[in-house]
Amino acid sequence: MHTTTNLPEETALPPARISTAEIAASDPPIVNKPAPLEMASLPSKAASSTDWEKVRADFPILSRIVHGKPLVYLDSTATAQKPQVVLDTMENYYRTTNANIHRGVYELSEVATDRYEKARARIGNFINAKSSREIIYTRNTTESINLVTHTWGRANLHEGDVVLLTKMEHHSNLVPWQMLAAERGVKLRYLDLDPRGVLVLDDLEAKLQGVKLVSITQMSNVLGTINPVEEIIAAAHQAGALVMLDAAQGVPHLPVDVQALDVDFLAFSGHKMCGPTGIGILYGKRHLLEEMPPFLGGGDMINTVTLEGFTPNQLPWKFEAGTPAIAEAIGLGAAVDYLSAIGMDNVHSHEQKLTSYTIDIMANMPGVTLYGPDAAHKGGVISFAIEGTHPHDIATILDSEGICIRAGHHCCQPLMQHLDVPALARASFYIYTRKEDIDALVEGIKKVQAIFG
Ligand code: C6P
Repeated sequence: MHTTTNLPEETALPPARISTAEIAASDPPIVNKPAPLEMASLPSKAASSTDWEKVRADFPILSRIVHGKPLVYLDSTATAQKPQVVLDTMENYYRTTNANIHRGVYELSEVATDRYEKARARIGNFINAKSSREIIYTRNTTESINLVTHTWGRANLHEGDVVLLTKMEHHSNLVPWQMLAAERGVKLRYLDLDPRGVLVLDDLEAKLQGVKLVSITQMSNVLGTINPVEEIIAAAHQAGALVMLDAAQGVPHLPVDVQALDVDFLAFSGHKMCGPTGIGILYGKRHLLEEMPPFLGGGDMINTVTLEGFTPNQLPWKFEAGTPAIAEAIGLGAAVDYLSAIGMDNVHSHEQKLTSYTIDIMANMPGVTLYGPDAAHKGGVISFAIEGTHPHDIATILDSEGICIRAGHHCCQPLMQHLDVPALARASFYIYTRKEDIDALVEGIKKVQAIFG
């Protein structure tokens, strides 16, 4: 029998759980102070005094030569580079502590479990979750969103119910809803965009009529638009709808406080925020997660199993079937410590300065068209077109100069249709990006224009 009955708080963890017993017994709130660091080296501190060249030096890959030229990495929206501390933490884990978690009664397994769970607490702290139980490890943003469509969606959405999305969504926050719509007869509705690529909210109240869930991106991976999510969440709650944020581009680049936002679900990926691939997070308000059925079935997500059925484990493990990405979770813990030490306000203002600098130059380049709003309303993402040149040709020529940008539809085909372009070239920034990278991009664009006349 499949049951989703919640376990009482004091129910002991399954005997195999060792170091997490402490969490289960007392469920301590996440303490709002820096958690112990995985490794010693971290960048320095306060906004005004950040030495960005020192931050940059923490990323070994950036000293690489590509095609005989120094690497200029301008594709951080696709994935971010990794600082030494994250590489060291993961290497150290495999070299000294590798063991399966939540299973062994031996020292190695206990320490591995402890590091895995402490990373969860630090990640929760980073987004100001109330409890580590609200932090579910997944593989990435895509899986986090699919978890919600498969569990909350199937349990709560019925024929005729409406989910509100926007026309700037990544396929990861579109296709899972389309699949559910096809399966359940759920209706999808979309917020429109103005010509700058900013959400039109004049008709928000009308669009919210009958909506059960709003699922929107916090920041567009194509236009860089930072959406006014506070306003949308408040209006959605007023209308009786829940809100999920696709924070794949939000959490890596902006300060995010889930309690202040009062957001119901939030999804993000480790690899876009200096962490490894293969690890992502679903944040959910505890009472919602408690009510949701499990996602995948298997080891670790159960409390008891008989031949007749099972009872699910407590949060957060109810949603974590099978051996998880242990080193990756610990690596992500190191990444959030690293970003916290820089300060997320500081990260955002660094990127905005670079964005202003880039727009000031590129907006005046003949034959170049920029997409998205002005620097004040966007993060470090510059999508552009060059007259008479396919974006793939732009990216290929820039690659010959050692410059990495992305070209294509960026997993946002409906947005491309809205913008009436087949594809765009895109340069994107992070904490290690410097003006010299943008100057190299500008010279590369001139070379592209010279080649294509
Ligand atoms: N965007 C880009 O180059 P995953 O692949 O699950 O880690 O992230 C998916 C995703 C979801 N939402 C947004 C807003 C995103 O930007 C992404 C990933 C990358 O733009 C790869 S397509």
